[in-house]
Amino acid sequence: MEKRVAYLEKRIRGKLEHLGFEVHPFKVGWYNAVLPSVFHLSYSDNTLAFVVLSIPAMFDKAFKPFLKSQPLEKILDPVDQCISHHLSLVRESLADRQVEIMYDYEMLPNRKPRFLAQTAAHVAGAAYYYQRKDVQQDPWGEKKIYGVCIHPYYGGWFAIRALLLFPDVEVSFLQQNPPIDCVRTEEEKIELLDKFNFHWQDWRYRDIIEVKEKYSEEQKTYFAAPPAERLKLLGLQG
Ligand code: GSH
Repeated sequence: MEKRVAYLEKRIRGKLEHLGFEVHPFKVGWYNAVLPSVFHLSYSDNTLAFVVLSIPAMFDKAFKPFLKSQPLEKILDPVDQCISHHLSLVRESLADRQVEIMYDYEMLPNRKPRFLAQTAAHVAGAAYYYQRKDVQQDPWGEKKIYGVCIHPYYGGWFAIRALLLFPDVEVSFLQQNPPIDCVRTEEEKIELLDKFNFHWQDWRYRDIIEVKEKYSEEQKTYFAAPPAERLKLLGLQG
């Protein structure tokens, strides 16, 4: 890895890892290469980017402290605001660099997502994006089957939150590490896509592999609740 990339990665990790985020570098060209042009990011192939994931620890390390630090009347989208708060701090800390941030919840005027989060996580080696094409004996016929990312340590207990792009940083040498194919067998892949597509609300797909850590009961209850009731669950007024 080039020194510049290693240096930026270290600075970004230093700001985010202790808060329950993971950061993985990639080149825009890796992402564009696997997508139709309508989804391309309009930067040159060698542009440096990072995909940012939240892992189970984010809830206690970043989210609850963020809520305590803000006037509640200003909080409409607690999770999104927490993520953007911390990524804005990253951008401020890198004031010597141009940094573009894209959030997972942002939509383009044509109602397509600003970026395809699962593809970014896959090409960056962060989490394997399991899709219908990963299964040989496809049992689903005409049904539309959505793919899902699985993280080698956290299974489905994580979320892809944002991209950090560095339009003025071009990297020629960056090793592309393939994501870990942790859902190994054909049967498990089918089980994963079945659970995700037809039973996603019970969250069992997230436990398709043995995980190192998952969401606490409090975090599960929070995300399972309708947004209007969530802050009350944390003992805060909603
Ligand atoms: N916009 C609301 C907020 O900012 O609080 C809702 C955010 C939200 O619940 N996002 C979901 C999430 O973080 C979808 S990405 N879920 C965690 C998960 O599914 O692991």
